[in-house]
Amino acid sequence: MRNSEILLLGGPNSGKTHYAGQLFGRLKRRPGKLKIRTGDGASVNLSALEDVLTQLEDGNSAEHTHADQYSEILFPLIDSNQISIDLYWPDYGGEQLYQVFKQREISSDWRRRLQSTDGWLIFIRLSGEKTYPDALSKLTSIPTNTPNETSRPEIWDANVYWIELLQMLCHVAGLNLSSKENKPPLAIVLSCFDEVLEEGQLPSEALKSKLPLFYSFIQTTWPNEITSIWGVSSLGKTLQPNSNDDDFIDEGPEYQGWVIAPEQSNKDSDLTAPLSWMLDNI
Ligand SMILES: Nc1nc2c(ncn2[C@@H]2O[C@H](COP(=O)(O)OP(=O)(O)O)[C@@H](O)[C@H]2O)c(=O)[nH]1
Ligand SMILES: [Mg+2]
Repeated sequence: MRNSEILLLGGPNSGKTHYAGQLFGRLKRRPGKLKIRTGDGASVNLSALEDVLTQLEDGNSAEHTHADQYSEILFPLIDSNQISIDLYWPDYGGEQLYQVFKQREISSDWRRRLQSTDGWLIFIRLSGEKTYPDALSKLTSIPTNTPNETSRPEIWDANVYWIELLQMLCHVAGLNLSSKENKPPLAIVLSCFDEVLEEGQLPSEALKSKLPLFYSFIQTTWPNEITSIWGVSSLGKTLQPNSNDDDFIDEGPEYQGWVIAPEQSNKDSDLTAPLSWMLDNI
């Protein structure tokens, strides 16, 4: 049996928990290539995900994972070739990642995690990423009447944030940034993709248009064949804690949500696809 660890990277509110809940529903009720493995003593506690799924069955969104909450999600899986895989997926209040960036310090937990994982899964919710595309033109224009112009944005440009964060994580993981060698497979999940969906656009084009610097950083540091960029909408739409959405209630959460695979522009209902890709490339 292979024991694969996948590191989940993503800020707060990027859709990690709803994706995990929907993944659980799919694996349980509409298994495709991957199934949850049972009967060989694999012990698993997916009660947190049961709770998410229960909320979704009522057509409502689930509660936010708090900053101090850390759950280790372990999916005992078996694939269509009868290969057993224990997918270990740490889920946490995404603030932890922001602290890493802000304090320039990586805890021993994170260090261990970074050094031992087989693949990296990055969640980026494009609709919430802040960029300052006009900053450069402001810098180059000659200021006329700007007394006391000392205010600076509180939030970093998302290009800079992601590049710097990945540089720090690579450094700690012992990965060389000046060559493409020895990198783990990297899946970039553009989450809540329903919010930014443009007909006919590839996920990579969406990333390139919103975060061009980060996109070219990935292209120059990660080998193309082990990089994939996905558009993922776990819910297919926006839900509130009190939506009571009819589609979710009538058809079931396992029939909601979709994925747009790399180099594609059509939706597919297999939410497990980014993980299958990951497991095929580990
Ligand atoms: N529009 C839309 N909203 C989503 C989707 N997935 C999650 N959300 C919403 O995004 C917010 C954050 O989701 P959550 O899974 O808790 O993010 P986490 O903090 O990364 O675990 C919640 O309000 C969800 O209802 C989606 O696929 N589409
Ligand atoms: Mg969460």
